[in-house]
Amino acid sequence: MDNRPFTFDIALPGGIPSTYSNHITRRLSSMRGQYADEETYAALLAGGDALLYEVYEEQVPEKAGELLHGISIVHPGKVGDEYFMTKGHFHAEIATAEVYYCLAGQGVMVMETPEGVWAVEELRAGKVLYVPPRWAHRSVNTGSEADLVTFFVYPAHAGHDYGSIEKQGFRKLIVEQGGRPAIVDNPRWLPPEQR
Ligand code: PAN
Ligand code: ZN
Repeated sequence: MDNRPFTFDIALPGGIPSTYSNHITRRLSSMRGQYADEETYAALLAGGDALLYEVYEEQVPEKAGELLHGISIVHPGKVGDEYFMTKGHFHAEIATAEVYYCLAGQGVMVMETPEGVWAVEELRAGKVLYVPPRWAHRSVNTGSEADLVTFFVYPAHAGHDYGSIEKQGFRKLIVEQGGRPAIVDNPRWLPPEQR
């Protein structure tokens, strides 16, 4: 790849980039163990491997100084009362931050540090979210019909550490209660000193 400047268009209020070099799709089968209601997860999966979210990325060299960026689209839906969400990760180079800009839809970003400090921030069109270094992050679509569409940019050497989150998930879950999103404790989550 040459290193000339490049541009691309994203149709507002939130669409697929006009050009992209990498399209990642994640289905229900890749989220095994991540949803609290394991019975409903298994029943849904038996009925088909639904597409939960997609990432369109413009590839750049994965080295310090470069910035990886693209569009993440989380489709609407739930497993039991828990909304469709991304796997979530720490950056492998943990001291790297990320900026998200919400283009369309309704949702939240669930975040936490290795020490178990947590935060949940709303995502809606127009909202910029800064995820500081050391904070794991997962986007959740709390809308009932629309995609949650975000633009993201982060240091290209950051890498992804999915393993820590796969073990027990995030400290907080986002579930529908009385027709609205609510933040509840994840019963599987243990503080760092008890793991
Ligand atoms: C985003 C995420 C994207 C998909 O590009 O990778 O939203 O989420 P998962 O990687 O957790 O499946 C990002 O945060 N990159 O660092
Ligand atoms: Zn990230």
